Amino acid sequence: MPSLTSLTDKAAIAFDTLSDRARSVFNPTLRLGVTGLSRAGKTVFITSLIENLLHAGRLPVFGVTREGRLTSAKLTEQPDSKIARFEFEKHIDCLVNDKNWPQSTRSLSQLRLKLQFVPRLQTFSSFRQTKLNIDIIDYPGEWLLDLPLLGKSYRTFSAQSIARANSPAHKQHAKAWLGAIQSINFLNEANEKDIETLSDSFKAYLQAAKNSGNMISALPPGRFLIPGGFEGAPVLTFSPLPDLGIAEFPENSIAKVMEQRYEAYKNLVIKPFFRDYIARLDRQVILVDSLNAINGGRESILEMQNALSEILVCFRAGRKHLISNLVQHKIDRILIAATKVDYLHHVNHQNLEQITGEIVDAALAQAKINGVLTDTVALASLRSTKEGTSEKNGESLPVVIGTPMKGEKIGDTVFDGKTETAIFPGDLPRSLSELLSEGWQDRLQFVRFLPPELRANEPFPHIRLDRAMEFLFGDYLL
Ligand SMILES: Nc1nc2c(ncn2[C@@H]2O[C@H](COP(=O)(O)OP(=O)(O)OP(=O)(O)O)[C@@H](O)[C@H]2O)c(=O)[nH]1
Ligand SMILES: [Mg+2]
Repeated sequence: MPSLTSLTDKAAIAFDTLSDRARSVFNPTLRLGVTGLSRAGKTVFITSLIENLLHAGRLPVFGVTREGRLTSAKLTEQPDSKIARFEFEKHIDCLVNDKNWPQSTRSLSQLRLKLQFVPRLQTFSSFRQTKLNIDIIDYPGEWLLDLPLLGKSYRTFSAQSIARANSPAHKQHAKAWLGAIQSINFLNEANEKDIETLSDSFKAYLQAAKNSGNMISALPPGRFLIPGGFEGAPVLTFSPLPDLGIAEFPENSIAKVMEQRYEAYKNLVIKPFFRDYIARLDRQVILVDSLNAINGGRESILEMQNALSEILVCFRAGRKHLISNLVQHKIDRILIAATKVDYLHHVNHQNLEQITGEIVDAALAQAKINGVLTDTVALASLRSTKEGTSEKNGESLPVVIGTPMKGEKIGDTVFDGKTETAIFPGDLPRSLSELLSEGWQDRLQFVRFLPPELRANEPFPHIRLDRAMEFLFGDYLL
């Protein structure tokens, strides 16, 4: 297994970690990673988590609020002034006033939440409050797909990209690019025109696959779709290439230049992101949009599972390869959260948790993550439906009631984005193997809903967000 970080990277992480720890004694801080593939629900999760802490949401499973010990929750100055602030107020405005979901995230942002609380073990004579800072970062889900590239050579990346492009779900979008890489001789002398043509064609395929719906989970390199400050840079101008059957590419050939750019992409783009933000996290929530993957069918579920296991390997490697045990920075808890559970009636929540658990367990086992406490929960950061029952052919069906977004479809019905509708999305089977067996997915169809009516400065409705909070930082608030 190739190492993901060089010695200097490790030293940098270790040094940062030491100084972080020293600061932590006076200013206890928890770095929470909110991770997930594109559109998994990260931005909505962070927004709702903060809104519910700021405005005393209904959080019965979150110990510190249940026990009345949380005395204040505030947004404060963030620690890193080089990073944009998470646009909390803008997201709230969008949800409350525009009645729409926040835009897809285009860059990195951060926010610090300061909680003050009374410790559980309090003597009458010594009433005291303690504080905890929670630092949260938000970033485009696409960038996460880059982490596994750190362990892959240009040839492996190329072979995997081409194999994926030839799979049934991708082929229709990848045709032009697959044609382009056959029509150019990669051993020709490098020239920017050919390199750009190939790179643009590859990017067009990635974009088309992404636009085809949210079904394709694994399309690296992530910055090709969301450059975040690297727009047009040579490190973002290359393409995978077919197997040329030679061990060394000739100097200054198209192949060689592209290989160098791929390596530069790893060193200049992926590594700093991994080192500065991912390798220093204390806790991690991985949001998984299983329902969307189920909508995409068997191939899409397996692709998501594969993407998750590749990403999880990076978290293991991030811990294992650090410079010494003394300063090892450990992620000690990972929560796997199946998001958007409000698409389903509660009778199906348990099954979603079970299926997501199975999808992720295989990924965790493959990634050989040991010694980390993990849990799985099915949640809705912002509950957008109510529940009811509907009669069909004398049968009573558990339905969810909400306003499907404009353009969403079930059979021949196309929704207008205005009409509240009761929907029976189908019953989830009890296990992943059943779900993957013949015919199951045809019986299920989930639609996206608009957010519910919300008011400013009031807590947001959710499902089990409090359980996620308790697992992620409840023990820091005892
Ligand atoms: N019904 C429902 N939909 C949700 C919920 N959370 C997210 N969504 C839907 O999922 C979409 C994506 O949510 P985001 O929070 O923007 O996802 P993200 O992971 O930040 O996406 P990127 O920034 O593109 O990586 C939203 O636009 C909603 O349609 C939820 O709790 N309930
Ligand atoms: Mg986002």
